[in-house]
Amino acid sequence: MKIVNDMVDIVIDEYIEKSTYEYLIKKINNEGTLQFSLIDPDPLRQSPIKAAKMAKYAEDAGTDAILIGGSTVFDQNFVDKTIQTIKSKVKVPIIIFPGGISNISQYADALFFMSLLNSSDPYSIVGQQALASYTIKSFNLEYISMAYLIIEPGGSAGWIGNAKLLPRKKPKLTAAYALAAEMFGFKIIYLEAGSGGERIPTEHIKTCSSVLNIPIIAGGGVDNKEDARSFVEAGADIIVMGTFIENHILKDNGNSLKEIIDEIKNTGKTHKKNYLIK
Ligand code: 1GP
Repeated sequence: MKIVNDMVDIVIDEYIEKSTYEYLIKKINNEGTLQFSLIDPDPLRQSPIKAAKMAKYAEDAGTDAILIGGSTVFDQNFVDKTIQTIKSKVKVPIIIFPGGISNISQYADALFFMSLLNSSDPYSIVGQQALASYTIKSFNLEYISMAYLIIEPGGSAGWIGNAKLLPRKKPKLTAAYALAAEMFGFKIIYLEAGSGGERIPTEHIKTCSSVLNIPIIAGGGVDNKEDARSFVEAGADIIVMGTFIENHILKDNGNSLKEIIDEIKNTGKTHKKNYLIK
């Protein structure tokens, strides 16, 4: 067992030596669909120690990266502490999925430099990003450009970001925004309908997947094997789960998460891609 663990460490270290972006692309190309675990760095939800415990269970269950982010509470120090404590416990990359400028931390492995492309407010499209750019550069933090698209009903993220929500019945509109994002040079697309709410209709993932040459992340409301499988089969390359982890992981030591991740990996291994590293 020790030898197996050492080999896993070596494989992970090899990935980490390069950029986190390369790690993601190679892993999708070699293994198929990935699963990311989202933890909200919110003092009202959990301490950094508890967050690290959650991350460790997620890693043991087979998660491919820890995402740190949330829409509502912004406290730079708390984000730093949460990331540092998680980092002391897990080897998978820690990527910031920022809800705002104060979600940036120099201790993460990378940051999704994201633009809410279907916002009606320029501040969410490029304003916050301009204000954050010098900080990111001074931290020497890896940034992965990502277009964020929010579909109805949108949840807190949609409300806070003033999203002009993409209609559930119009997957072609979502795909048009996604394709425009790829043409602009974004490296990844993130589709969701809001945290803890209704999932996006799989037709949106399918339509995007049929036109894009960059990875698709899908999240929001995934809380069972069937949902996860339907996202994989529609063409999602990475599935994000947050609320499910928050509600279950400390109660069952990650066992129910492992069942869903196993389903993602088993279905996902027939969905390997051939993405270019851009
Ligand atoms: C939120 O897509 C993520 O941005 C995760 O959503 O909390 O519903 O898993 P859930």
